[in-house]
Amino acid sequence: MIDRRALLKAAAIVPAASAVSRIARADDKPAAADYTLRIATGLVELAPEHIVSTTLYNGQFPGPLLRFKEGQRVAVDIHNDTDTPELVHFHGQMIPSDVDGAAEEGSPFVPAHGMRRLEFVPKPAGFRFYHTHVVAGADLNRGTYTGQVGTVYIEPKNDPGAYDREVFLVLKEFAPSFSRGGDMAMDFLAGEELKDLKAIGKQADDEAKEKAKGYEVGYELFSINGRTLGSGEPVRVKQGERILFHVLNGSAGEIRSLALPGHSFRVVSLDGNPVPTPADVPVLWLGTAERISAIVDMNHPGVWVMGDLADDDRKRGMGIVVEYATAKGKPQWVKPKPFKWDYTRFGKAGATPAAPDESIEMTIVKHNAALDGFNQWTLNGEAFSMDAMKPVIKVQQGRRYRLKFRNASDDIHPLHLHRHSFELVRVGGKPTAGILKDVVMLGGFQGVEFDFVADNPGRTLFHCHQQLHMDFGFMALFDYA
Ligand SMILES: [Cu+2]
Repeated sequence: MIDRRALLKAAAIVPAASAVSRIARADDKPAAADYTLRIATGLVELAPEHIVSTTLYNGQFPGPLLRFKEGQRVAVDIHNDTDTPELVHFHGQMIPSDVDGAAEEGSPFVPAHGMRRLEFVPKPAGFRFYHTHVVAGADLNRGTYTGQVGTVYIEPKNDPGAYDREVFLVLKEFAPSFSRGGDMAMDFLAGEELKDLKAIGKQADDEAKEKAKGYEVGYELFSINGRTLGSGEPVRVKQGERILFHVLNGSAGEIRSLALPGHSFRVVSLDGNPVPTPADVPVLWLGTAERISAIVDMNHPGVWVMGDLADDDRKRGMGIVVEYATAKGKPQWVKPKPFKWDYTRFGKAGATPAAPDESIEMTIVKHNAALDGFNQWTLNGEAFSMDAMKPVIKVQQGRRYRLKFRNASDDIHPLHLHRHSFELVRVGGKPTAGILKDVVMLGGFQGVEFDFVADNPGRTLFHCHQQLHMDFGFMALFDYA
């Protein structure tokens, strides 16, 4: 929890410090980095009886909150104390390919037992994050199955700030293992299923009839800010306070929900970008890597469980206690009424996005257990090859592209485009405009369309943000002509 006034005071000191570092650079001495991240194995005490060993940033989970100022150049030193090369991806920023942290785009690895300095100009303002971007494949000790996740906040040049305090929440599972079939929520997304997509999905299933369903990943332990429900410090609030929660789904592949009994969330930003129509909702739903910033008016005194709707996951830790100053007693959970998550409610009413210069359709198919027991994913019939690393789509600078995704599988895919924001155009059959994101959930047998403007030259990766899907084909590389 961060006191906003203290932060603003600290921010005021920054220009003086950076002036000093510029002088140091002129003397040919390496300037001190603004931040240092050290990747190493460490312990996370999720609860006194649940201590896990995993790879961490700076020995902590989540990694340190990195505060940047929009447009002000930063240097981040990455030290890799592990035995394998690593990559730190700055998710949601419009930065060059070599510092974005994706091997497919040409970013160099941080060598094992080596270091690399990344320098870039952070943008755009808002709630971003950073995480490892290496392939995990069948190794659940690699990639986003580890604890390599941290938050980034890029201070805008002007902040209207209709809130008293900010609280960052990172939702994350630990102790992963392989399973057959999952129990992930599937029915919470608004929108309609398409018959032709179901037919394509059925055909793929029939072709793989003799095979069992592919591996899925399940988890034993669940946490918010690295603590299981009830093990960490509660969020202590006062009646009448307005708290801006910055929620990150830092999972390797799970979809998460969050509710606070007796309260509603006024969603003001999605993936760090202010929405055209802030709206009150009883439940937040976040696909892997999605962020939601929402204001809660603290007007219902008590001791509450702010937690995931999935009972099993909440009981195994996915929640945090919210405690009013005057209240006492055991934390209370009340299951919210059924609620459909519909991105379009935050869109600009009556508006239409600009017309695209070009449209590209992509149909996604799941091939059950096609790769040594793992499902393989194809986009327009092709699985991404890590050996060829071939760009499939050439874009031209300045042009606006409309990507039309068709999901012929029953899974929900959090689609992510690197180094660009996109504008949602159509979600589950419903048109919308004005919502800028970098991850969007594509529902089972549904369609989603978004536009992006090719305004950041360099190789650009598109993929499903589920580690298990991206590692087994669900990626495509774009390049500028
Ligand atoms: Cu996926």
